[in-house]
Amino acid sequence: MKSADFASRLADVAKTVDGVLMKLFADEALPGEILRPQRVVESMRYAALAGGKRLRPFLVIETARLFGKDGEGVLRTAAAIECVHCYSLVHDDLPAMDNDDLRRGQPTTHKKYDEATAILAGDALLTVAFDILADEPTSPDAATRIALVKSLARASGLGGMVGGQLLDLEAEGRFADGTPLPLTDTQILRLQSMKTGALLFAGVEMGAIIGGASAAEHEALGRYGRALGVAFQIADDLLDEESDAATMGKATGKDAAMGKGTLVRLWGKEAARKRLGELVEEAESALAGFGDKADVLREAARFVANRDR
Ligand code: GRG
Repeated sequence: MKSADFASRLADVAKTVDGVLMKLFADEALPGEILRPQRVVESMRYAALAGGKRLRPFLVIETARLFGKDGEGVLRTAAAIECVHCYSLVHDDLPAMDNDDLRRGQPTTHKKYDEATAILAGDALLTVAFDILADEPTSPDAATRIALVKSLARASGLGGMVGGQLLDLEAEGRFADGTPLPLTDTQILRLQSMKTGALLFAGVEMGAIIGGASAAEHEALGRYGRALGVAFQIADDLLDEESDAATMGKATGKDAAMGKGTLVRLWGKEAARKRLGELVEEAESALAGFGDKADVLREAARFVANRDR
């Protein structure tokens, strides 16, 4: 698959997912809800609908497609993981966390609204994700819905993204005297696999769950998802060093300014780029059993490694 074709496919997915999210963030309350206050709905829309590559939804959709699955359930699952991702960005940008003013080229949610609204928008994005997965239109099969809920919860919670965020803040010296901790590459890999890798892995895993993958297929796709997660983070760290806020739509150069330990800073850019190449090969070879059907996912691994934003 050519990278231009891949880019237009990614853009198509983004448009489709935006449409699904718009419907899910309707003004009208659902059965069991009482009222959807305007300020929360609007701030959720602001946080989730202002751009973004929609990479995690893309992984759900393209993995499910390997098994011939598409349609409403797949799209709802794709929307659910994007809700968790967007919540994490809103909370990460808060003054108590990374204190950022710019995200996806726009003022961060707490800058546009206020901190309390941003916290609540994040909370609502997180909880709606599990509402979407638990609801019947996602799958008529309750066991599938439970497996999706479990996959997303494990990836985003205590032993996944939330845990990784805590380790990241700790590594910055936030809970001590502010001096960054000197982490080994093994510690950095674990932290990053929790903070960012886990949700990318979950995108693949949730696609495999809806697809009804066998144990061997889950294992192969898991290898793909893990390699992709590490590659994503190394590419992100390279972009933080080399790109600028206008291109990225968010502040850059923060790792160096804080003296933060990243693999790029530990190994040097050349070694990091070499490892990135190896990870793309690992991701591609994990898909060997799926033949040409997996070309889009192979291209996704190359995209993640070579992206410019
Ligand atoms: C607040 C629990 C909690 C977790 C926050 C996601 C995260 C954990 C922090 C974001 C900080 C950051 C820049 C992490 C690096 C990787 C990352 C998640 C980048 C943003 O993801 P993209 O590039 O963003 O997929 P778009 O905007 O395209 O969706």
